This record gives sequence, structure tokens and C-alpha cells, in this order.
Amino acid sequence: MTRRRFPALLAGLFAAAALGLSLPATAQQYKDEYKLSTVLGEAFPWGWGAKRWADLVAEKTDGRIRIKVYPGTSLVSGDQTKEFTALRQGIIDIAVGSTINWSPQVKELNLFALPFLMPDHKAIDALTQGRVGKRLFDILAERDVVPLAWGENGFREVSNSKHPVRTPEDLRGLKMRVVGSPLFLATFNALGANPTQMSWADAQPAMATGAVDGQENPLGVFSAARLHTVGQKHLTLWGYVADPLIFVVNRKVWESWTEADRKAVAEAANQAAKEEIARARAGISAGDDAVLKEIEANGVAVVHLDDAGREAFRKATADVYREWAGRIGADLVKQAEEDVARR
Ligand code: X2X
Repeated sequence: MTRRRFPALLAGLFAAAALGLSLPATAQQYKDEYKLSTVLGEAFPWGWGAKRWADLVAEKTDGRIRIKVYPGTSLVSGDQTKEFTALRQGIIDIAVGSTINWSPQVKELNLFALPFLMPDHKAIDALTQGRVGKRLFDILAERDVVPLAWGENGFREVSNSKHPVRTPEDLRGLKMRVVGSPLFLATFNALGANPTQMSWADAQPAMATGAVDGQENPLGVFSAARLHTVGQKHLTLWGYVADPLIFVVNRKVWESWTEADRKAVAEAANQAAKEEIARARAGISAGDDAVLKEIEANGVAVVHLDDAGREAFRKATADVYREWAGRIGADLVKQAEEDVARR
């Protein structure tokens, strides 16, 4: 509740009391601040999108709903894999979260981490904007959150400090930092690498000290985090998985708002997510390659895999795909495969 509105609200309550009425339904209780969690800050499309959402919400609700962005998953001490639980518990009010970080709690979100399921951006859209995305939102809606829009972190390209990676053999023995989903451990183990799970906050010092040789993240993250400065000299474009982001509100928070506020928050999420996806996709493909050029200008050697090159990695991870398709849900994976094929 703002100080400014306080007298008006009090006057309203006195009037209601004088008339012997109970608290009017319109006496809305707002928090001073709604806490929004992200992993990456404003220098990245992800954090930019979160801030954009917050700004649009403030604008559309005339400042009634004030959202503050907490990057670095600081509300859960940087432990990305605890973000979803904290969101359910109401420790976090709002989030723009990666499917990867929530997949330990929502197994279906591992779908996007099935190696080589999605060959291009159209394939991501076919899933998030179609029946698969709807199903995943229905699953989330049963877990104390209200999902509103899909954003994007992006295709995760693999880098390391040792040598160029052109074939699965080149990954053999490399110490790889991976995110906190067991599917990533399985994939990198299948490729003969030596994967270790750690948070993004721990990953950068680990690269700097050489505790790990490599990592995988979207080009926009590689560039904004300046990973060439922590020894990442070799980058391979293999596009093996992509992580969408999800714009959500804790259900109790959502239910505390009026219809008009909810509409404003949902519209703002959709607009911010669209703009965020455009940013996440800018500069990373043929014809629009500014980010890629900048990475190369920083002395990073980039390997572009062709279809045959990718096929070797797909073959090497096919067993992982099969096993995890069963865990995620054969029916959901089948729908996803059909929709990717039809895109
Ligand atoms: O930790 C990562 O690699 C990051 C920033 O991409 C995610 O949060 C999934």
C-alpha cells in the first residue's frame, strides 16, 4: 500500500464501518514490492525482459503493482534449482525462469533439453506456441503458479579452453560445467566428457581458475558474460538444445489482484516476452550475426557444424534421448516430435 493512497483507503474503511458494511471487495491489498527472480541481469536478454515486464506492469497498473527484479537468483542464494520451489512457497512472487532450472521439480520441462529435438527457432515456436506449450502451462498451473508467456534464453552452444570441438571424440575427457538437471549430466557423460553440475554463479570462477574446461550457454550469454576472458577460446555451434523461459506469477499473489490488474500483468508479460525473444535471437544467425562476429573479434575460434557434423553428436546421445523421453512422458515427446516435423 502506498503512503499516498493510505488516507483515501482509511476514509473508505471508516465510511464502510459507519454504514455497518464489511470490508469492501475493492479494498485491494498490494505489497510494497513484488519480488521477481531471474538468473541473468539486464545486460542479457533474459534480465532485460524481466525489467521490461516490470516496467510495463507499473505503467499499465498506474504504479499499483511495483515489481523489483532480483537477478542472480539472489532470493535463493544463487541456487537456480531451488527457484521453482521458492516460487511455489511464495518466497518469490514472480519469476522469469528457465525450463532447465525448474526441470528438477517439473520433469516435463526436460523436454527442451532432449538433445537435437529442435533444429531451429521455428521448432522452438512450434512447441512453445502450440499444444505442447499449452500442456506444459497446464502442468505448471497445477503447481501453485500462473504461467503467462514463453520467453527464450536460447540455443546452447558448447565452448572450452582446450581445443576445437568438431566430433564427439573431441569432447572426451573435457571437464564441463553443466546446469542442475540430471539430463545434462547424462548427455555429457554419453559424449565421453567429464560433466559437473554447478550454478551459474560458481561456473564463471570455475572457468577462470581452470577447475572446469568448458560450458554450454547461448551466444548472447557467452558474449554478455565475456566468457572469452575466462579462457573460453573455442566455441562450437551445434544447437543441441535450447531453453525457453517462462513468465510466471505465484498463484496466491495472482489471486490477490483484481481482474483488471491480472489482465494488465498478463498483457505486459506477453509483450515483454515477445520483445525478449527478438533480443535473444538477434545477432546470432547468418544474415544477422553481430553477436557472433563480436565473439570472433574477441579471439574465440568458432566451429560451425554442418548437418553431417551434428549427426555424429545426435547418434552419440540417442540413447539418452530415448531414456529421457520415457521419463518426460512418451506421449508428450511424441506430440513434440510431430509438431517439430510439421513446423
Ligand atoms: O546457468 C546457466 O547456464 C543459465 C544462466 O543459462 C541458466 O540459468 C539455465
